[in-house]
Amino acid sequence: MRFARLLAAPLIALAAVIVVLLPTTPASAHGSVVNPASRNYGCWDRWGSRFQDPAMATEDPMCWQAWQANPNAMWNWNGLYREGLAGNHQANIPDGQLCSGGHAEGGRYNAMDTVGNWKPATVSTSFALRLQDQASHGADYIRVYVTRPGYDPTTQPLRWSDLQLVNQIGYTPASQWQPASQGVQIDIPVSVPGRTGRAMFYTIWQASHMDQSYYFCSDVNFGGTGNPTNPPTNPPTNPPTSPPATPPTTPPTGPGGCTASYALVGNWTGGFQADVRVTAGSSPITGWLVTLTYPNGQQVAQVWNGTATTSGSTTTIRNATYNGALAAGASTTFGLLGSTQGTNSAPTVTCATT
Ligand SMILES: [Cu+2]
Repeated sequence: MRFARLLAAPLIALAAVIVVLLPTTPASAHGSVVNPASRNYGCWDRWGSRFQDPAMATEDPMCWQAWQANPNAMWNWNGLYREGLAGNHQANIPDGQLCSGGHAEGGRYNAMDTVGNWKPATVSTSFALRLQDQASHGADYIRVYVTRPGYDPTTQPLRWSDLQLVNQIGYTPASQWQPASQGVQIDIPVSVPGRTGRAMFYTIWQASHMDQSYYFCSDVNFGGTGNPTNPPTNPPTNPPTSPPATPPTTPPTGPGGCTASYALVGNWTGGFQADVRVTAGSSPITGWLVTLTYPNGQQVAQVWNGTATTSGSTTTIRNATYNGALAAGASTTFGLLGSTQGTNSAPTVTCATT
């Protein structure tokens, strides 16, 4: 890659606001560029709550092919990373595979490399690119590239030689990022005067906790009028707490002043996502404990907004620190991802206060 032209251009000073560090999130969390959305984060953000809606095939065909190829690329929108590349990104990621990080994670994200009309974010030529770091890894460095003028992301595979560096930051621990709804986030100013039409931003995030490098393709359309786009003030947490696709099962009456109802949100080959709503009874509660007993050998793999323990077919979920206290009649939800071998009947659900 040739950066001489860019290095000669005036660099925008990075205004990383130094703020207090939020409590760390589980190590299983990672991150993504949320504005302009990376391809898989964007497909999750737009369609996660209705990923089987056939309207997607016509309204957002690139997301449709991505969901068909592997829905886990969207459910795990924060997990597009490689490990142990020692900074040799270009040597390890062939041309045409940049958006999947060189077929990262066993090929889970390969559909991100598909060439076509990915829905672009409308941006001005000067805005702040936002990276959300759910696990507060911080950065050894972050590099933001834009595709060269003339490159058309709708018809051409992305090559390294298509990229021009527009900004980068060096070592920036999570304590210097801004607090986010989950983990931390950082805004990196980018400025590409004179650009028009379609382009792509490519971001490399070298995390600080270990040699873990992330790769994000963000499709844009330079159609702005000078105002930066509005980044989401609260990037959604992972994964969605979305309206259930199937009616909730009837909430059983809990023995200790709470009830819980289970709703399947999504179901795909080998896996599923569910939401559980916990509702306090006629008295306020300070904590809850939900048990889910599955009838078909399903296994809970990941839980958010709660802490899980699994024993055989039963998974017990305790409230997180922030959602245990509920006023009388108030409710909260937690979510989960599980694996299934086919039949996926709803579990028996109980709720107890703690
Ligand atoms: Cu991580």
